[in-house]
Formats: sequence, C-alpha cells, structure tokens
Amino acid sequence: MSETLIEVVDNAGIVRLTINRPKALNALNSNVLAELERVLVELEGRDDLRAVLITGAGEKAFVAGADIGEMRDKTPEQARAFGRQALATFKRLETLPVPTVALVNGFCLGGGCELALACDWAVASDNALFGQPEVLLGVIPGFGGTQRLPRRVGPAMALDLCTTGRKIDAAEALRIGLVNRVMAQSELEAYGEELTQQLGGNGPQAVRAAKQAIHDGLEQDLDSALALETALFAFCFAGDEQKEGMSAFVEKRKPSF
Ligand code: DAK
Repeated sequence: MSETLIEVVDNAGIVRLTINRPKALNALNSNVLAELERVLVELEGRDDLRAVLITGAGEKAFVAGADIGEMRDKTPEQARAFGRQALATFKRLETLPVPTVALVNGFCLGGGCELALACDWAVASDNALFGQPEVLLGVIPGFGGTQRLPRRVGPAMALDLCTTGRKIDAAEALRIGLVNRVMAQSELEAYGEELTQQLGGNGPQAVRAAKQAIHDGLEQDLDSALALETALFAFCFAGDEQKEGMSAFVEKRKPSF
C-alpha cells in the first residue's frame, strides 16, 4: 500500500493536514503537491469548513523545501510545469475561505517557507529555522516566495532573505512579521488546537468575511477596498449569525454559532 503523503484529520470542520515525508524532512515532491491539491479541492467546496491547520510530520521539520533530488535534472519546461503546479496548489490554500494556520515545527525552508506564506497564520516552535535558500542552489524561489514574502515582511527584508539565502531563527521571524507566535515545541500542538478551536468557534460567516475583506482588499485601491468592507459588513446583517452574536451579548450569554 502506498504511503499517505497528506494525512487528513477532520474534527467537525476543523481540519488538520500533515505533510508526511519525515525521512526527507517533508520535502515537497510532485506526488506531495498533487496529493495536497486533491485534498484542497475537496475542502474548497465544504460549507461546514471552519479552519485548516497544516504541519509537517516528525519533530524536525515543517517542510525543508521543494525536493531537490527531483528538481535537479529538470529542463526549463519541466521546471515551469513544476512551478505552475505548486503555485496553483498554494493559491488554493491561500484562497480557502476559512483561516489557515501553518504550524511550523522545525525547518521551514524554500518551498516550506512559501507554503507557510500561503497560510493566514504561522505559529512556530522556538527551534524553527526559516529561509529562502534557493540562491545557494542556483535558483530563485519558485512557489511564490519572491511575491508573498515582500508582501508579508516588506521588500527590504525579502530581498535580504532571497539574495543571501541566510536562515533566520524563530525570534527573528517573529520580529519581522513572518510568524504570528513563537513558543516551545512542547507547547506547539496544544496551541495549534486551541487556536483552531478559537477560530472555528467564532461566527463562521463573519470569520470568512473578515478573511475575504483583508485578502481581496489588499489587491485593490483603498477606496474600493473600503467599499468592499462596507458590502461585507452589511452582508453580515443578512443572516442569523449577527442576530445571535449581538443577542447573546445583550442577554449576557455565550453565542451559539
Ligand atoms: N529536498 C530533498 N530532500 C531533502 C531536502 C530537500 N529540500 N531537505 C532535506 N532532505 C533530505 C536529505 O537529503 C536527507 O535524506 P537522506 O540523505 O537521509 O536520504 C534527509 O532529508 C535528512 O536531511 P539531512 O540529513 O540533510 O538533515 P540535517 O539535519 O543534517 O540538515 C537541513 C537539515 C534542512 C539543514 C538540510 O537537509 C538542508 O539544507 N536541506 C535543504 C534545504 C533547502 O535548500 N531547501 C530549499 C530547497 S529549494 C522552482 C524554483 C525553485 C524552487 C522550486 C521550484 N521553479 C521555478 C519551478 C525551489 C524551491 C526550494 O524549496
């Protein structure tokens, strides 16, 4: 029987995905990417989806990058196809309508860092190492790193990381805004669970609207983006969720979403 490359655990719409190639530090080869895409396509259509967490198997790595052995002999055309496959998959992850959390439990390099960048949240263990070391291999990031990294941390730091290939520790990743939280590795799992439960417990329509407003708004000029916010704000009043949330506050009870 073939190995499960992406383990999926679904707890009432809070879905945990584990990239399962620990012997290769969860490096992304075409099979992993194809399997990830298949799983994401299934998740895309689900109305009951609340949050998605993605992590790497084992205690050493989130993802140590694209699979170097697989890439080594590629022609430019094959490299283009590989890059397109990964970009399409990462776009699916980025545009899932619910919050996505990268739980970074170790090496987060190259394509691994790019995978984390395609998530809304990144939470890291204090032994995690981040970087875009592609120039050390004679290439550049090919899974969105040259575009998502500057949008996350600014062009100066993105240029620093992409042209030196240096690795940064979790504390520096936190300082530059690459990750949201850093903690001891022993606390990471519990925090991931707590965070996704928290995200999943909030009003699902409102959480989706907040994500859409931020993601889509960043692609627009400010006036259009503010108009989008108003439209989504008004949309929140169209369903039961806002009535329940505000009634619960007035009635001094917890909302039931
Ligand atoms: N690919 C394939 N195998 C990898 C790997 C990777 N990225 N990273 C680690 N492994 C494998 C190692 O080969 C080793 O396998 P065995 O020898 O045991 O069979 C196993 O994982 C354990 O690794 P190490 O023995 O090296 O473990 P260490 O603790 O000593 O070192 C390390 C850990 C993460 C520092 C080291 O493994 C390392 O430097 N790994 C490579 C990190 C890296 O350079 N990542 C970026 C890869 S490039 C594109 C353009 C560019 C890209 C993609 C597409 N297009 C335009 C299409 C590039 C993307 C990248 O991500």
